[in-house]
Amino acid sequence: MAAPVISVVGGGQLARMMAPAAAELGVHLRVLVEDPASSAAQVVVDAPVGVASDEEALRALVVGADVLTFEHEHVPNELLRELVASGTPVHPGPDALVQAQDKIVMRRRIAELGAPCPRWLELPREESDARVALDGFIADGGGGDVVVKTSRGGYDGKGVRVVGSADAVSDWFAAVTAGGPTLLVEEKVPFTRELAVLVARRPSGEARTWPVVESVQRDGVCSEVVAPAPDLTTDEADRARAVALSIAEGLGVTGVLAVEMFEVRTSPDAEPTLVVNELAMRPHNSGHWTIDGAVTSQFEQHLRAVLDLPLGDTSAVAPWTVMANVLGSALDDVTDALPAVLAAFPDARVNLYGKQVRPGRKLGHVNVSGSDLDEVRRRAVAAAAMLRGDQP
Ligand code: AIR
Repeated sequence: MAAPVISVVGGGQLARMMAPAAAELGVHLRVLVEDPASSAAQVVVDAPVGVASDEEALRALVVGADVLTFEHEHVPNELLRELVASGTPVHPGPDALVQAQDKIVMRRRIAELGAPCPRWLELPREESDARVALDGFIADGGGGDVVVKTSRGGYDGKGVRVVGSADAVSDWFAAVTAGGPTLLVEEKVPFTRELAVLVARRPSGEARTWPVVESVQRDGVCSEVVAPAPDLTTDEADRARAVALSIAEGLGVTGVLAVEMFEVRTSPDAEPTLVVNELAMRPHNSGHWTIDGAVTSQFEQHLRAVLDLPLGDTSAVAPWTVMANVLGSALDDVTDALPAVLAAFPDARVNLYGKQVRPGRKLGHVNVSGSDLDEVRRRAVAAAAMLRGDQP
């Protein structure tokens, strides 16, 4: 038998980081990239150029492939349904993926599954109705800020706006009238911190979670991840994992699923509650720590899961691992900092994505593991700062 072939839609860093895992397992990776210079195309030999919405490109991508998977969610669901109908295994499948593509579909479904959700409302398409609904929602919550989201197309803080009145999203109402995606509004959850649970699930049903992590966001973008989440009780960790597993099973997710959650603490001694924020059906930034900090990385696990191979051990290999993102850089190229950063932090695991510098762009990350959390965090953050070209 020939080696399995996995086709991936998308050529960013998430596809790039699947490549070492594919090489180790002897699996052939084929990646559909938007640009021949994209992050993944630099390291994957079989990297046809095309966009995710191009039916012909997708059909060519799956010729001879054992499975089609993704590294972002912006793939027309209809096209995936056609591919499934013509016999290509697609993981996660279109019925599952739609829940990560459309936040209204997701909220409805996970609420049905009993997952804890914030108070939320789908806004009508007609602008005057939407304004009334949004103002009513704000009033019902006591008049404070709420979070308006576009149901489709957003990521990394895009498509999310914290507002105190309907006027603050007038441009989005106009976009809806022009045929854009519908909007939803959610209460602004008074969270103490953000947690994330990563799950991998095979078509045959086997599922595993990694230790629950804390993610620190800046301007709507993940900047650090601490694994495991500090001061998490066993009970809270168990509840978080149970919610994530029930979503993975309830939605029939195959591959890796990231469930981002808010931890809410009403008083210092009350048990914290959890609220589901977002889902991502692919390897996720909250799981980059697993490359160096867990027995099996999320990228290898994703490949195993979509091929329906036995899943690997998800245990941590060190008491603590901190991942720090390199978001934008003052340097012309982040690799300019390699001599200094590698000399200063020999234990740091530096992972750069081969991307051109743009403000705030995810250009790479650093993982540091060890037994002293403060020291581990300090080193990871300092190494990432060096790659950003920050002045010490
Ligand atoms: N990505 C996908 N969804 C969210 C994120 N961050 C990753 C994917 C995608 C890349 O970010 O790997 O291809 C796009 O990055 P950029 O910097 O080109 O926008």
